[in-house]
Amino acid sequence: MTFDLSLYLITDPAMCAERGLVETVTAAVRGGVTLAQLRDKHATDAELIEQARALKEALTGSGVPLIINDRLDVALAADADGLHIGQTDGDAAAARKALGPDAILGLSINTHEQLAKVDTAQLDYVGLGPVFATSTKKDHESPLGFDGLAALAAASPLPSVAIGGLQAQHVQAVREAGARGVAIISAICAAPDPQAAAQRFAKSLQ
Ligand code: 3NM
Repeated sequence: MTFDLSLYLITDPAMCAERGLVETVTAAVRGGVTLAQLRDKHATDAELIEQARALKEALTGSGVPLIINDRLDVALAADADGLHIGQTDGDAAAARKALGPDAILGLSINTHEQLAKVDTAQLDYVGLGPVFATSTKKDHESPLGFDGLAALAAASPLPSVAIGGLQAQHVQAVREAGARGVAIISAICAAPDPQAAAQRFAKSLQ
């Protein structure tokens, strides 16, 4: 399936709670988000499947694919468009086998050692991060900065999206570092107006 990494929204359950998950994502999509990921490390599979189905329905016709973080069973049950896995979330080959050739499959990368092991036959993109320290992910790896991001992006055999502490003002530096786009949680989900926040990113990406 074709996908556009330029403005990749990732959801956070607490940050989306007040407005609602579907409302937050659809507002952000109106603002220009190109890819959406459902991420909740604590929800049960059943809860996530329900949320994924609601999001998928809400995204119908938008052209924005829905990716599930980490939970292969949820991606399968909700017929999501793809899966994003971390270094400890299991094996890309098994995920690809279960999801089929059309699914979008991504992997988080923080080091050159991890990048060297990327299975390009199974994966479609890599997430490079964190660029900056971020309170959104408590146990994140050491920040790359733009120089570290550029080194990983240059070495990556797959298109990459940068993540971690990014704001609209960082978009240009991220693109100059060689990543295709930005993956964002707090700067959109926790914004007073997620549509306007996404629009600011989209404008910087033009
Ligand atoms: N993964 P925010 S950083 C989910 O480095 C996630 O792999 C990261 O949230 C990684 O845009 C991160 O609010 C959190 O900083 C990104």
